[in-house]
Amino acid sequence: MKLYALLPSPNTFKVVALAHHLGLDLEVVDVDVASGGNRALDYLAKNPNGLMPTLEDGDFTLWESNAILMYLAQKKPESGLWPADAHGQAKVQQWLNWAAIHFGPAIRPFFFERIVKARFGLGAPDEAELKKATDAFPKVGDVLEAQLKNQPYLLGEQVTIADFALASFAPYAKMAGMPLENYPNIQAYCGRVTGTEAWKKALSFMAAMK
Ligand SMILES: N[C@@H](CCC(=O)N[C@@H](CS)C(=O)NCC(=O)O)C(=O)O
Repeated sequence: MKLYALLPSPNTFKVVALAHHLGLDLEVVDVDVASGGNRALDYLAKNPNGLMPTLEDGDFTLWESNAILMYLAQKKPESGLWPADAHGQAKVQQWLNWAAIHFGPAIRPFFFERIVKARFGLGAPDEAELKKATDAFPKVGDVLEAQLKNQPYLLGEQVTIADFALASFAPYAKMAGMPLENYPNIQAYCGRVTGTEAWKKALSFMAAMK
């Protein structure tokens, strides 16, 4: 399988971490955004959004990182990362949607202002945008903090792809200056997830590619 990727980025990282966790072979191709690689016609034919990641498995092509997580997890059902029962699957979907629709947009300004701008030479962080994002963060931070109060993972004791999706921000949280000081459960969760062998391997794999 081949993954067209943007390094470093949480959406790419979550897929690479999952592939390591499941022991799946994944060839990672870093798409050169600076020279317009993601707008090239051959890439747009794979993913018309011009975004990364995109997975190729033989002649099957798939974009949207959370859909890719679901596809890969189903290759190893015994991992339990994609539950077999309807309630478990619905709960995973609930957190995948929340991560994509609510949590992701809420933390995007920290990543854009402090990481993306520096990487692509887009100027200094906009302090007004950062303040707005910091003020709004409790709306999602409080929900996540409460969910993790009495359990190690989003669904309880068992890690699922929802954790791979949601916690993909964790390796970059410090660099992005996310306001996590008052969120001990989220901090512990980040450490728990990123401390696993698969996440450590994925991080050093991605670092070595740059
Ligand atoms: N919802 C998409 C988002 C993909 C996305 O926004 N990818 C970013 C990297 S995290 C990207 O490719 N950015 C390049 C660009 O905007 O030109 C997913 O989860 O795969």
